[in-house]
Amino acid sequence: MAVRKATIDTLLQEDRIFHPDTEFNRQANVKHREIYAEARSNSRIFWAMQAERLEWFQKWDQVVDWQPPFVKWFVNGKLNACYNCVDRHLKTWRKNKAAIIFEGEPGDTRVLTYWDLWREVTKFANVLRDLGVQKGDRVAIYMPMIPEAAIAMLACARLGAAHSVVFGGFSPDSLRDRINDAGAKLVITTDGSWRRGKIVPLKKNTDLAVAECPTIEKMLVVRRTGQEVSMQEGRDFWYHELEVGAQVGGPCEEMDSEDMLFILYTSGTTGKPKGVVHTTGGYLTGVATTHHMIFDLKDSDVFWCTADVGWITGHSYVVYGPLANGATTLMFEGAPDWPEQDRFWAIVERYGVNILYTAPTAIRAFMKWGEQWPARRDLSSLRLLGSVGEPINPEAWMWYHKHIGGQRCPIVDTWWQTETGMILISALPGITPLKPGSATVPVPGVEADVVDKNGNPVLLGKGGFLVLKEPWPAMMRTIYGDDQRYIDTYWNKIPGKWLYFAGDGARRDYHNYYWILGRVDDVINVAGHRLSTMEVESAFVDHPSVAEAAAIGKDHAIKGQAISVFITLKSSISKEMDSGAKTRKEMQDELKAHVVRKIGAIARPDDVFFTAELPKTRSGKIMRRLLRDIAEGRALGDTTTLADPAVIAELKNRYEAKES
Ligand code: 7RM
Repeated sequence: MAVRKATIDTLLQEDRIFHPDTEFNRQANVKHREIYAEARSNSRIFWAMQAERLEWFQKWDQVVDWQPPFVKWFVNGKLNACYNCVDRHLKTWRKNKAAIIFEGEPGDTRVLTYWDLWREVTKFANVLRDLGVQKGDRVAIYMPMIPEAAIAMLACARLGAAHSVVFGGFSPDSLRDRINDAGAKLVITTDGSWRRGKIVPLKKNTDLAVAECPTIEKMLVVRRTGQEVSMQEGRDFWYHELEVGAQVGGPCEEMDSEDMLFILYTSGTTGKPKGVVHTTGGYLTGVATTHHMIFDLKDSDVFWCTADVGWITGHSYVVYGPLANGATTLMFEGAPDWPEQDRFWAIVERYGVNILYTAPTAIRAFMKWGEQWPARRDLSSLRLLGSVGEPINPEAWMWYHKHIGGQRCPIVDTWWQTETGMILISALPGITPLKPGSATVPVPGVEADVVDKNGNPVLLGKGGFLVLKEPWPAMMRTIYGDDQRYIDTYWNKIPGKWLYFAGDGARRDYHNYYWILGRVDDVINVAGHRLSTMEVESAFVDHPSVAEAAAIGKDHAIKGQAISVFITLKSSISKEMDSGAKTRKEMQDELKAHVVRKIGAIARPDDVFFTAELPKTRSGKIMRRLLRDIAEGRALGDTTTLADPAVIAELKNRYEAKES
C-alpha cells in the first residue's frame, strides 16, 4: 500500500436524518442512551453482565486477559455453545417454539421446534462421535443452506470439535486448501445443492477435493437433491442410513471459554486464505448481545438473515446469535430471483418475517429489477431492516426504506468483519437517529477511532483508517497456525500503539457518526486527492437511472489516477437505451454532470462504462481490483474468489472493444 497522504479526502455530504419514533422506542430492547456511558465507564462489568445471557457450567474468574495482541475472555469459564443454543431452551416454554423455519429452493418447507432441533442435533452428534469425531478435532462442512448445515455446526460444537464451514459455491480446489490448512479429519457434505433449478454436485466436488486431503478419514453425506452419487466403501457414509440407529440425547462437552469453536476462512488480497479462529465464551456473548440489542429481538419475531452459513454473517446471525437468544431464525436455500424476482418478498409474506437482514448487493439488485416486485407482496409484517457487507449507498438506503420498509421500519447498517465476529458499528434502532449511508456509532462496549497512518486521531470530517482501540469479546484470536500473520495483518500496520486495523477507511461527521469509505486498498488518488470509492459510487447511485456503480482509479500520466466508473442501469432504463430513446453518449454525459454537481469537478470520471453486471465475490462484494486490471489493460489477477467468471470475461472483451 503506497500511502503518501495520511488520510482520505471526503466530499459526499448527506444531511437526511431519521429519528426513532416513540412507538418503536417504547417497545425497544434498548430504550435509553445511558447504555453507552455505562458501557464506557466500565466495559469489563458491561461485558460480564452480557455474559450472563448464557448458561455457564462454571463461572469465569477474570473477565478479560489482554496481552496485546492476544486476548482471553471469561478466563476459566466453562460452557458449551450447543447447550446454550439448544438444550437450555428445552427447560423453558420455548421447547415447542419454532427454532428454524426453512424454505428450500424448490419450495419445500420445514419447521423445527427447539425440541426437534435438540433431537436432530443430538442424533447428528452421536453419528459424528461414532465416526470418530472427538473434542479438539476439526470438521469441514460443505453444504447448502438447509437445516442440516446448522445442525452439523451445532453437533460439532456439542462434541467440542471445531467446524470449518466452506461455502457451497466454492470449488473443489478451495475446499481442498481449506481442509488441508485446518487438518480436518471428517467432511460433511450433501449429494448436491439446488441453484436456480439446477443441481450443483457437492458430493462430486468433495470427492475431487478429498483426493488430495491426507487428513480426511471419513465423509458424511446428507441427502438433499436425491441424484445418483458414488460412495467410497469404508470412507463415505449416508447420514440417513446412520441416523436410523443413532441414539437421541447425550451430554455436551464441557468446553473452556477459550476453546476453539470454529475456523472460518477469509480470502486475503494475496496468498492463501486466512483461517480466522473464533473461540467459545466471548464469541457467543458477543453475538447474543448484539443480536438482542441491534435487531431488537422479541420472542414473537421471525428473524431472517439472508446470508449463507458459509459466511460469518450466517454463523453469527443465522445460527449462533439467534439460537442463543431462543429466536425463530429463517433459513432460505435459494436465490432472490428464482423462480421470479419477488422470491424474498414471497417469503416475507408467507412466514410473516418481522426482521430482515440482507446486503447492499441484494438491495441494489432489487432496485435494478424494479419496485413492482416487492409491491405485489404484503410486507406489512416487517418492523426492522438491516444491512451488511458493503457500504450502503444513501439512495439504496432510501429505496430499501421506502419500498421494503414502507417508510416505517428503522434500518440498522451494521459494520463488522469475519475477524470481528460480531457487529461493532451500528445503530440501536430504538434510540439512534439514522443517517442514510452511515453505520452510525460503535455499539456499547466497543471503542473505535479513525486515525492517520501514525495512529493519531484525525479531525472530525476527515477520512482516515478505521481502528479498534480495546478488545471485544467476539474478536478473532489468531489466524489458524499462523500467529505471525495475525500480528502482521491486523496489528503491525499502524506503529506505536496496539490498534486493530480493519483495512477500511472511514470518517466521522460532527455528530461523531462513522461513514465507512470502503477498503483502503481501493482508494482512488486523483492529483493528490484521496477519494473513497464509496463516495464516488454513491454520487452515481444517487442518479435515478443508476442501480449500481463501481469506481476505480486508473493510471494517469498527469493526475496519478483518473476515475473510471462501471455502471449498472436500472432494467427499465436499459430497455429505454436499447430502444434508442437515449444514446450511450447522452447518458454518460448526464451521469458525469450529475456527479460533478453532487461532489465536485475533482470526481468527474474520465470514462463511464455500462455493464449488466459487476464482478463480485461469492458473498456479493464488488471486486474493484479486477476492474483496475481491465481498465489498465493488464492480465486479470487472482480470479478464484469471483462468483461468476463469465461476468468479468465478457466485461473485458467489451471494454477492450470499446463498446460503451
Ligand atoms: C460481515 C462481513 C468485511 C468487510 C469490511 C468492510 C465491508 C461490512 C459493512 C461494510 C460498510 C458496512 N464480513 N463491510 N459491513 N462496509 N458498511 N455495514 O461482511 O469479512 O465478509 O467482510 O466488508 O469492508 O471490512 S466480511
